[in-house]
Amino acid sequence: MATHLKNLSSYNPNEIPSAEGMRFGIVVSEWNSEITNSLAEGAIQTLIDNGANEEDIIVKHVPGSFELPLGAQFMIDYIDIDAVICLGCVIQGETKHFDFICNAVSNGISQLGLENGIPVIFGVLTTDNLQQAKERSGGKHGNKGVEAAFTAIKMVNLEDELLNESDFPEEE
Ligand code: DLZ
Repeated sequence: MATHLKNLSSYNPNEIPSAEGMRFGIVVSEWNSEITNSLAEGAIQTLIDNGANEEDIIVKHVPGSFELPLGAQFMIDYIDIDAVICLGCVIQGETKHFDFICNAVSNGISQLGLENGIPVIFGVLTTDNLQQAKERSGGKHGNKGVEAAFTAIKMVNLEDELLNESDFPEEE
């Protein structure tokens, strides 16, 4: 894996299920695009490294992190996907924007997953400054986009496992 995509979280790549045949939507916020593009690069490369086809990864952009939940909802509504990864970067400023945006995005994303029964992954950096964001998007603290991709794969695999183990017939 390229150094700028390195991930220092506790994921063991050998324990990640194959993503072959899985379809992913990735919604990327344009705000702080230097950071969010790096997150997207990490997420896409991780999905491909773990067996996903490039054509099965659909990437769309939204203006800011606040728009991530609706962007993800559009993806769920209009595209045949197994999981959505939301990538954004909110940097603490002098205004109350930070709290409003972080609360709205985290609540919106968790609600979407529960309401739609599909993994919607929170890959949003919420940092005090740009330096911290850089360190978490391919710097010394890894790449949150990589972690988000691993989480998406694991959640899709979990559903597959439970479907296979369950006695219930699969929905048409
Ligand atoms: C307005 C705003 C501010 C101040 N900061 C950020 C930020 O750090 N990260 C981010 O993703 N978006 C920010 N935004 C934009 C909002 O997410 C949103 O796009 C606008 O409020 C319009 O709804």
